[in-house]
Amino acid sequence: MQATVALLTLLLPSLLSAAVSLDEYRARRASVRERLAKDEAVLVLYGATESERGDLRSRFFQEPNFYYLTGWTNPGAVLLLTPTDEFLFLPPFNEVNERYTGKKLLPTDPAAPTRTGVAKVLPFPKLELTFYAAIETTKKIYGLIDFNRPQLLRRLANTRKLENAAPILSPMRMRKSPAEIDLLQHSVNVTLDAHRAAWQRAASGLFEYQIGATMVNVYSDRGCERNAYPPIVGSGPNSTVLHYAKNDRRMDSGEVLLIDVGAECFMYAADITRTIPVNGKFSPRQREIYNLVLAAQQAAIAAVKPGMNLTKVGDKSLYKVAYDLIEAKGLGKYFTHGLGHHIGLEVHDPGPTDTPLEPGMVITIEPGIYIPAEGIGIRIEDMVLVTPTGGEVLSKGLPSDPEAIEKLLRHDRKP
Ligand SMILES: [Mn+2]
Repeated sequence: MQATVALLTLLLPSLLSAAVSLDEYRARRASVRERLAKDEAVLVLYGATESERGDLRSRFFQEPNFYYLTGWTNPGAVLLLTPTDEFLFLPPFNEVNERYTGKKLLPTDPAAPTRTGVAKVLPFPKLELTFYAAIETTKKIYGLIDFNRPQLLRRLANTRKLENAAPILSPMRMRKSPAEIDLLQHSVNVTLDAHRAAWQRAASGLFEYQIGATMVNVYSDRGCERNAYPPIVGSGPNSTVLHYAKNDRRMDSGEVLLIDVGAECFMYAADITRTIPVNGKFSPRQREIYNLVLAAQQAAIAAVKPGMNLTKVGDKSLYKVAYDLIEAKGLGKYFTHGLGHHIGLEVHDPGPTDTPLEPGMVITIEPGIYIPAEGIGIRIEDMVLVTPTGGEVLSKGLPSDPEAIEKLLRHDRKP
């Protein structure tokens, strides 16, 4: 880890300063433990294991809540928090695993507390006894009961009330720290470069997957670990399919191309959509619909401020701001999804739509109009940081004005 840090310092000085520190993870756990003290409870969080995530289609990635409290990215770890203490359980030495996936920090390594930031690092087999000692003085147990190992938790906890930890962790995850905002901004910046590369390549005759490949290459080349979600590159009729991800159609002149693609870098997701004309120029009808979506999006972004929310009704509804503008032109029935969502460690971060927005929250604003009969789907999606007085568009570096987009599209293969 130290060698890695030294290398990162050399290559990416700005990024390293943005990384979430072990102290910040410690402070998050301390905040959870205050709640545990109030509730006379303990929290058990299982990290992902290699067998859960290592399905050979994707490399291992950590369970987001576990990552949020620890920053730990090795498989098979378990976190136990009590009102007064914290323990990280790590798998013991396993020769076969090491041969396949490399050396792991062992719980017996004297450096384990320094490297993990958790004072008490123990071998996994000590979990049960430590847990039973911890619950002697507590009334309930928090765990992620809808995600991992509910059966294990229930077995451990059959003498105590088992409650979902998500309602404690989700509000914390909704409010991004300055370090998290820097990491999100990095994912956004890389994603915007991917969109620019797509704009340079798009032309009639290409397949949708070729645009996807160009974009994924941009962020893979920048060290990002994966897509935040499968790339959505929909031409013509496919632009009206909300989560279209087959990307196997040949695009043609006169069609729109909806590109909803985002990178995940250093565990943080970006989610950005632009819709462009394949031949470099919007038709009058495409432009008419485009401008309506853009007006709705700009109105909703202008309305972002603390206290507003993502529900569909009420005077605090950002959705309603966008919907009313679209419905005023009679097209409300073609705006067929919500206005946006929280984003962070997951592209759809936890965050009930009725949560009043607060400074530090990061959401998407993504109205769309989809008219299957005309083969026209237009969505424009940006990421917005809620500030004390309004909203700051993290993705403002990528134009959404149609004339500005047309200027940046490829111009050597127009019909
Ligand atoms: Mn989105």
